[in-house]
Amino acid sequence: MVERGEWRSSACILCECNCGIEIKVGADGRSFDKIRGDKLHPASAGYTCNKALRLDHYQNGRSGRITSPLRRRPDGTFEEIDWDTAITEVAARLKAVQAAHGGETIFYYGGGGQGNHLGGAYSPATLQAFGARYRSSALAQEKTGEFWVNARLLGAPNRADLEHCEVAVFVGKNPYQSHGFPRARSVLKEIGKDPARSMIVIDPVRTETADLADFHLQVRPGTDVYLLTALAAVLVQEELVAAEWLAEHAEAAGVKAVTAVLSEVPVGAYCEVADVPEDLVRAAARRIAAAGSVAVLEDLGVQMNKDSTVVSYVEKLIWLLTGNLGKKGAQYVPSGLASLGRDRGHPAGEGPRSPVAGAQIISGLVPCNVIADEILTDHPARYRAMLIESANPAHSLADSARMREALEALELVVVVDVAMTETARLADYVLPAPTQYEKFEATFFNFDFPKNIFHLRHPVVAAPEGVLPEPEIHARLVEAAGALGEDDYAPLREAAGRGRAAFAEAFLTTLGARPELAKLAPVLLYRTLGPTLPHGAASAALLWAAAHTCAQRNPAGVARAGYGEGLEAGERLFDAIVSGPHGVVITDDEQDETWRRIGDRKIQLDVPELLAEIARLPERFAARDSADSAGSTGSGGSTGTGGTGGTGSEWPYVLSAGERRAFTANTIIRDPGWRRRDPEGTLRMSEADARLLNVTAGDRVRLTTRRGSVEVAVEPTDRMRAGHISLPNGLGLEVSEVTTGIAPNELTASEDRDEYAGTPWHKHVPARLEAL
Ligand SMILES: Nc1nc2c(c(=O)[nH]1)N[C@H]1C(S)=C(S)[C@@H](COP(=O)(O)OP(=O)(O)OC[C@H]3O[C@@H](n4cnc5c(=O)[nH]c(N)nc54)[C@H](O)[C@@H]3O)O[C@H]1N2
Ligand SMILES: Nc1nc2c(c(=O)[nH]1)N[C@H]1C(S)=C(S)[C@@H](COP(=O)(O)OP(=O)(O)OC[C@H]3O[C@@H](n4cnc5c(=O)[nH]c(N)nc54)[C@H](O)[C@@H]3O)O[C@H]1N2
Ligand code: SF4
Ligand SMILES: [Mo]
Repeated sequence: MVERGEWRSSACILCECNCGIEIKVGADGRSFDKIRGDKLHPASAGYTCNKALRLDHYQNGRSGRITSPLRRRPDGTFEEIDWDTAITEVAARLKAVQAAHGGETIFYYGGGGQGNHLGGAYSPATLQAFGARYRSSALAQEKTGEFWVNARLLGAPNRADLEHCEVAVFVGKNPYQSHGFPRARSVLKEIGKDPARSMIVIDPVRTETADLADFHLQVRPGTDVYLLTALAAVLVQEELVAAEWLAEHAEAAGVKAVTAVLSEVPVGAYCEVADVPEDLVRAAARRIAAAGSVAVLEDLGVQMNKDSTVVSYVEKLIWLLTGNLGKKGAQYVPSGLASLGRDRGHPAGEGPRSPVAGAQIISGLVPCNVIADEILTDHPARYRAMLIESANPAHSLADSARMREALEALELVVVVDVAMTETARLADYVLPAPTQYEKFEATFFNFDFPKNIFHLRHPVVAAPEGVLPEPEIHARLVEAAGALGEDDYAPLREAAGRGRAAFAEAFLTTLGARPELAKLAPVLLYRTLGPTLPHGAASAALLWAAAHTCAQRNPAGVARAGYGEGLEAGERLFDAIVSGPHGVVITDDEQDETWRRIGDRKIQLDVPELLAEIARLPERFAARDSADSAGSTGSGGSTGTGGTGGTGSEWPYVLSAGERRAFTANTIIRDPGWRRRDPEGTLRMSEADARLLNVTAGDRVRLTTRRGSVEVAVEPTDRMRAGHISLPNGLGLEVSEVTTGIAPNELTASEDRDEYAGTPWHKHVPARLEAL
């Protein structure tokens, strides 16, 4: 650890923004006495939300911290073991699974939460050492549908320039609470008060974001596909599309196919299904078309909902039809140190599949919702072992009961975590890591534009005895598997001793001669270049290769950020990353970088599988019209939606299981004491429904879904639509034998998932309520 005055710079780890913070560590060398925003952080510039100030509860709270490797005894209790025993036994048991069933039956899950990807970046070496092939992470229960659509449309991922846009559109996204872009609350307020700019929010809840919006399309839950199709259709039918722009940038046949389908859409009828006034939808469409720039951000409200992949597609058609790509304030293709979530866009039905369920693998990730299916079967290719790193799938994946059963059915479960989580309790071995403030750490959620930022955080407090950083755990497992050893390291170490240029040459020569080492490269770098890095930043070794790749792929942006050109640019970028405690600008792009990253490829508006879904909507509409009184707007049961409803139906409510609130942060902070408000996580419902049930704030109800039944206190609010109820995410954690709040996935079902991406319908769980 380096001493950098009494305030030490780091970042908040509670959401993907990773705002820069400064921490004042107490005299005991452990407690976080004060936390403030870091003004020198190039993205957040001093901004934080309310949550960062509570990070002491992550570092020092009542969390069930583990500081010794643990081995499960036959009776289910755990005993402490030393690291040599842990590594030797875990490696031997993984080898045994590999020998008996093939390495591809070892499944890897996780690799980083909201603040930590550096350790997980070493996992490909471990997978390679044991012959493992399949993996997944939370991205495969939220973003994979969107990744796939982006790949099909553009061949590239993209993000929204909300800071500079004239019109911001949020679809199933509440950035006031969940952020998702730098300084979100400030940016929302800026847009809200600027008469020249507008905000459009599509959300069944009148969220804090909707409060600031000019247009709130308070959609009936689960009907976004109708609403967005109507919105896109208005653009076509009122001739509001950017025809010239499309002629230049998009394949003509695709434009024609999409236009043909959208011209047939019965806008009024679809607005009625979505229960949003047609005038409002038309006004929103006209505002989008008239704007100099539009930035659109979709998130879980639609990504964990019915038709999620189709909805992602129509959402993107809206900004593409109006020419909102590759200009200031619109969508852009970001640079990056690592490519997180890029997909190749195989047509549905082609491309890689999971071995048992045959589910489409997108961006290299098996859909989270099929993992239990891949295990709970006698199929010979079923997964037999799981290595879980920095994730809590027994809590965060659909259908926790079934997920627990799946974990119990495996021959071996190994968990790398800082705390005794719901998942760790089911493991055979638990390997403890330092917290994110006790080691070098970073994320790959770096998507800013025109200046993109990377922040390698230095440790701010010392780690306890008995924990090992993830890169060290991966290195030891790889070595115990016999995949790498001193003979491989010696020549590279010698070269590293002669300097970075000599190392680069030796490294490239070695990989050229032994291409089988490529996937082991992270550990190779960690053991050879790592020890030569300043401040003890061995874990950053893999960023050396990433920096060079970034400089090669984005030469202009890296040069403009001040690192020069050629091989030296990669070295300078890497040095800046390792020594800049506040985060550094890695690329400074010009607008046309978006076009360069897309290449000479034209935009393909026609994704045939998805366009066919839009074309089929009228049939679905006709079918649903008779099935569940699509037009009704009354309270309580009569708004039960998405094929569940109708008064007197068995499941009259739609439960959104896992809403982001002021004091939720996935399961990163386990100490319930961090919540200043809403400590138990209430069930929010409309005032009309509360009257029907005859309950008031704090009364308890029984909430039942097909998968589970719980008791929970209610919070009636005028922010909710009748028939829609919502529970927060991240609650229901057990610490010191006390469970606080409801774990949402005790109520969700793994078969409720998207047809294309396999992503869950967590925001649309049919439910019923009884007052207690
Ligand atoms: N405070 C806080 N912030 C976080 C996190 C956290 O745990 N707590 N987690 C982080 C993570 S991992 C993620 S992925 C992001 C997620 O960020 P968001 O996606 O913004 O979070 P949610 O609150 O889950 O869902 C967003 C909205 O979807 C709406 N919604 C529900 N049903 C529907 C529907 O049928 N249609 C539409 N259009 N909207 C619907 C909800 O009312 C809600 O306002 O947040 C990140 N930020
Ligand atoms: N029903 C429902 N389910 C959901 C959601 C929802 O909205 N509704 N949201 C989903 C979404 S979007 C997401 S992103 C997932 C999140 O769920 P997960 O991907 O499971 O991740 P987290 O809850 O963030 O848990 C992170 C884990 O990392 C551990 N940890 C913290 N720091 C470190 C460290 O330095 N090293 C290691 N090794 N471990 C560390 C924490 O103790 C915790 O166990 O949940 C998903 N589940
Ligand atoms: S939780 Fe708040 S302070 Fe922390 S990274 Fe996200 S926006 Fe920043
Ligand atoms: Mo997430």
